[in-house]
Amino acid sequence: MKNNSEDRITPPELYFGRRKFMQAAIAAGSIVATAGTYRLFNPTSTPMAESAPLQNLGSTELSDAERLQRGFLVDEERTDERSILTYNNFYEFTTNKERVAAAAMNFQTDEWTLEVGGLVQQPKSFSLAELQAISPLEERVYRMRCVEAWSMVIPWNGFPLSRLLEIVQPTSEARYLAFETLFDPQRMPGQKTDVLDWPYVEGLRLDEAMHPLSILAMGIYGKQLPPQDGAPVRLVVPWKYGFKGIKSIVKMTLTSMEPPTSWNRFAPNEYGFYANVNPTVAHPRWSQATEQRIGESGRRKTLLFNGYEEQVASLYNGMDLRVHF
Ligand SMILES: Nc1nc2c(c(=O)[nH]1)N[C@H]1C(S)=C(S)[C@@H](COP(=O)(O)O)O[C@H]1N2
Ligand SMILES: [Mo]
Repeated sequence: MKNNSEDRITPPELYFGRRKFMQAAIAAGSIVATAGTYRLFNPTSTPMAESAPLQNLGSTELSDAERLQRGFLVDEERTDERSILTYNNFYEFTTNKERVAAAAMNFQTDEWTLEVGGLVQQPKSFSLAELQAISPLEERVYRMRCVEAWSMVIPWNGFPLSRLLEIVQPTSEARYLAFETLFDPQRMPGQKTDVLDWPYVEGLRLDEAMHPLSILAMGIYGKQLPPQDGAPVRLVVPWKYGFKGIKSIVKMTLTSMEPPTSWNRFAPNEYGFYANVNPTVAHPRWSQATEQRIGESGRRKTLLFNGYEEQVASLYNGMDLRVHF
C-alpha cells in the first residue's frame, strides 16, 4: 500500500495465475524476462513456520443459515491456505508480500503478554494462556479486502473482541480503543527501517469494537496463527480495509479521544481513521470499485462495507462516508 515499495512488487495476478502466465510467456518467447518472477514467488517452496493445531476450538451453536445471516460465514470459496500464508502485508518484517513468511518464520511469541488499560475499571495484562481461556475459538469465515484492491476469503479462529472488553470493563468516558503492535527491532527487523513510524498503531470507535463481527483472531484454518499473519493475536474487522487488522498486538488502551493510526499518520489524505470498504470512494491514486480476489481470474465488484452493510451500516447513520473515509 506504500507508493515506493509497492512498485517493486509483482502484481498478484501474475504469480497466482503463474502457470497461465508462464505458458503465455513461453509462447511469446519471453521466458528470460519472467524467470525472476518465478524464482521470487514459488509458494510450494516458501520456508515458513509450522503451525500447531489449535487446542480450544469451539463448536458453534449457530446453524450455517444463522451464521450466514450474521455475517459469520460467507458463501464464497475460501482462499487456499497456501496463498493466505504466503501473500502477506507485515511491514515489521519486510514490505515484500511474498517474503514475509520466510522473514517472520523464527518470530517467537511464547512469552507474549497483552496489556489492556486506560479508561477501564479492571486493567489487566493477559498471558497467552489467559487470552486463550477467554472463550473457545469460533470459526469466522470473512472476506478480507486490502486497500490495495486485492481480496481473500479467510477462515479465522477467534473470539469476539467484546468478550475481552467485558472483562476489563470500560468506564463511561471510554469512546475509543487504541491498539499497538510489538516494538522490538531485534525480532522485527523491518522496524530498523523508517517505512512507517513504529510501533504500528490502530484504533476503533468503541461501538465498532463491541460489534459482534469484530474479533481477535488466534488461528487460521484451525491452526495457530502463523507469524506472518500476526501471531499470536491480531484484530479482524471484516468491513474495513485490511490495514485496520493490526497484527501481533501487545497493548490495547481505552481512550476518550480518537487515537492516531499508522496509515493515517503516513498519508492522511489517502487513509482515513474509519477505512470502511467503500467502492464509491476512490483512493486518490486508484479506484476502489473492483478488486482482485486471490486465486480468481478477472475482477470482482467491491461491495459497500465489504458485503457487511446489513450488519454494520447502522454504526454510521448520519455520517458522511466521504468525509469520514
Ligand atoms: N502490525 C501490522 N499489522 C498489519 C500490517 C502491518 O504491516 N503491520 N499490515 C496490514 C495490512 S495492509 C493488511 S492487508 C493485513 C494483511 O493481513 P494478512 O497478511 O494476514 O493477509 O494486515 C494488516 N495489519
Ligand atoms: Mo492492506
